[in-house]
Amino acid sequence: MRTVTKLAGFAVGLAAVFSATYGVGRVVDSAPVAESRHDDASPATDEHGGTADRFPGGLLVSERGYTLEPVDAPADEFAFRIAGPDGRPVTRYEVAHDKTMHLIVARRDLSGFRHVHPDLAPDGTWRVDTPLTGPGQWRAFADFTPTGGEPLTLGVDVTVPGELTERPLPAPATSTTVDGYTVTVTGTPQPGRTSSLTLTVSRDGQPVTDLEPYLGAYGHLVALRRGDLAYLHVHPDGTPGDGRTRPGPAVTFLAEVPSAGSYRLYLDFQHGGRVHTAEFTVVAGATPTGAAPTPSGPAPTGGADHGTPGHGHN
Ligand SMILES: [Cu+2]
Repeated sequence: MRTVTKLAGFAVGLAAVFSATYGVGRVVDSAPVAESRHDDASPATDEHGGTADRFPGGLLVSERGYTLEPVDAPADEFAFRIAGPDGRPVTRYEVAHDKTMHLIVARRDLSGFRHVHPDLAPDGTWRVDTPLTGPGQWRAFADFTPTGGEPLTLGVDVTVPGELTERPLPAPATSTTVDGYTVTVTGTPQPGRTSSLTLTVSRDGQPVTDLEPYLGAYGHLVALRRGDLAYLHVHPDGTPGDGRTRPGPAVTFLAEVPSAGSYRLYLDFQHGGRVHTAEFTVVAGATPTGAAPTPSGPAPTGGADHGTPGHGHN
């Protein structure tokens, strides 16, 4: 089984499970690949058929002929294009989750998450009030479907100059607060298979039972993997109006993570006419009983409440 050279250095301790856990993302025909350096001791259990290499979205700036190209813009604006297989900017996109383009940004330390929806100019340039809320090394993800093509998430690094204070990843937690809401998460993602994650929203000790649909769902969940910011957009189980999905307090997601290790989860939900973003650190592959986390790296310090200034949504 082949794997991707650039990932080979990531979390060597995870390599044994990595080979068997490609489960999210796209088939990539054109990406450079090489024989993996680790012994492929684990059996090939790729439930998708096993003939194609798969890895998560957002790791590549160019995939299947489409390339994410940042465009010079004023400091208060972020602009980019998607160059198509013919080299020209793509101008036609399919609607997915109510929008033709989802732009997600986060710093490399997983702080500062934002999820915004740029506007498309006729020449194929996407523009949005900059979501890059301060100095640092940012990763920008463009999540889109070109007309006539398959869904794709491309990622590019963007540097905002200035004094940077790196934030440690908040410790794993099952509860967090945002904008006066308390959000709890139950379930532990397990690599290589679909796991159920349920997020429950309350306010002032009362369950919130009138969540509002946002982008066609009662919640949107993005997960970014610590170490390389592999991007997972996790879909909710059920949609508003399907006769069985209630508007809170619980929203259930079916997540399939590509490896064990730490992930930062970002839940967008709408209530009171506003979109709120709750953030969690979870450890995929950990025992569901809440035992001590086991992944590589020093133990994170600091509280579970992130409180990142300036993060939000529009
Ligand atoms: Cu979006």
